[in-house]
Amino acid sequence: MASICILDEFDVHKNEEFLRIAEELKPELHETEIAPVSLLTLEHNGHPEPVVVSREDPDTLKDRKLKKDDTVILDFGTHHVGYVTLELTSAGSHQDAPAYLYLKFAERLDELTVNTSEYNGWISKGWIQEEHIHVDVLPARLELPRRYAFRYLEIKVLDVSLKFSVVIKNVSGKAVSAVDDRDVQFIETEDELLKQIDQVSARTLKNCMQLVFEDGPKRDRRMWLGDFRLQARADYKTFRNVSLVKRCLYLFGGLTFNEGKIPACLFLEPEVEPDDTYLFDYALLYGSVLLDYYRVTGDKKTLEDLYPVAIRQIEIGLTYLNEDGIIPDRSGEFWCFVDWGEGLNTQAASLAILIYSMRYGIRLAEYMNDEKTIRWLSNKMEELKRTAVEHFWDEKQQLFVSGKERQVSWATQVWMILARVFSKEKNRELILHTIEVNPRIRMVTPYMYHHYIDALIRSDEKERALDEMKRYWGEMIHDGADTFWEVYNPYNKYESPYGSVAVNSFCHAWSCTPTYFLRKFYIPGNR
Ligand code: RAM
Repeated sequence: MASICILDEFDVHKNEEFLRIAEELKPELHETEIAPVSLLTLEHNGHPEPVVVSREDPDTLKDRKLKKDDTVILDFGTHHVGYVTLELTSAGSHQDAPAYLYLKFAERLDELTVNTSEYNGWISKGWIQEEHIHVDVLPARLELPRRYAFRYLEIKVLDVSLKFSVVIKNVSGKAVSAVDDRDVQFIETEDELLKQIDQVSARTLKNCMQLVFEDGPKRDRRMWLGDFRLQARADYKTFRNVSLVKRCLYLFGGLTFNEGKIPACLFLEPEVEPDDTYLFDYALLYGSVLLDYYRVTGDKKTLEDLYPVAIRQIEIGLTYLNEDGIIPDRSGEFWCFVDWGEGLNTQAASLAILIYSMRYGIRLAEYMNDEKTIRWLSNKMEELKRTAVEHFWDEKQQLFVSGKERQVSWATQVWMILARVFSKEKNRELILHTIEVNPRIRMVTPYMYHHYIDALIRSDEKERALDEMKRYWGEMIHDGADTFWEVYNPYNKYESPYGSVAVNSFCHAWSCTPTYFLRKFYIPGNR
């Protein structure tokens, strides 16, 4: 676990005008009725991956008189984000004790087999979507107040009495999202797997699009800047809800702290507030979100409002350079994210991301006709590219290294390629060499895989990028994904940055970008 960086000082600056603009853009959520499509019987015999042994019509539920320890598992057909209502009644003698129920909502079937009382992860157990409910009087209509992210619902009767049973007369729900399925057309291709990848990507994005671009509707249910950047890219190619992107840009721009830093994430309730977490890379990438937005919309007013915030992130980033012109190594801290890989050294990647963000800064400055900033950033960027090679390029290995231990990781190579420290041809050699060497410090999140695919495409390895996309995201589909996951390490399918997969998110924003790649680079005619 990376140690969480708690700031000594946290002085929030709210830009009321920006926050007012964001508030005006708050979306009305679309509501869609949902209902279970089948009742499942599972077998798992202690194995983490249960097997569905039978499916029944959910209408048969109302005929069951449930006693202590009886369990039903409902399948809602695919992943949804929304609210659920249970209509309950009793059978037998008068209800002479509370009906005591246990409910568990799961994004994947595997979550149902996790014994949550044994949870020992380092983030809150509160993220596990389970409830213990007493119903004193039956019949009852139980409108559950929480919003859940789920496909499956397990209902277990913890207890009734010897004289009565519980009957579940009906289960209904409403799914919510800022966008509608009708807003998107899926890609047309003969390749079934690509079609599925596209649909699952779009569903992932849709389910994360709520009042802001959430990172995961199960967890953390807030907006992280790094995730938002990728969601916005996927949104332009699918739902095209550019006003939600604009709203989120203004929220981040309107909630800075200390010397003008953008927070790594922000909260909406009880009122909008930045988190007291600074992530070096996320803050720097704000300029890239702004540039993408401006290129898609041509919205000059937003560019003019938020340009100073974006440039400020680069100025702040540059203050971290030490006397050698590199970023000191803070890999033990949650300070520069890059990826969740165990033991990943982020020092070289942090410099690469700074360089990358400067290129975006230059483009922004060009649109703003800000000659002074163009000159300053261009000179500095070239200087940093040279420093990056001097400090981190290992001529013998033909790879970039990072940190005192000279660690070789996939992430470092990918970010150096995206920073364009070398020419395109040399970048191509580098990515091919990386694939051949297959460094032990691998990529574990779709977030990092996104950047790997991007690096392949930018190095003229488009076909290979497509194969890799099919391999990685396709494998998640083979493993049963209705929406793409927060973490997926094909070499360790039970990997979790939190000490337990029970709190991993299985509908996670940063994993939705195949739909962006497919439409931008492969399937002509799709936005
Ligand atoms: C986790 C979430 C989020 C990500 C941060 C860095 O809490 O997965 O999506 O952006 O880490």
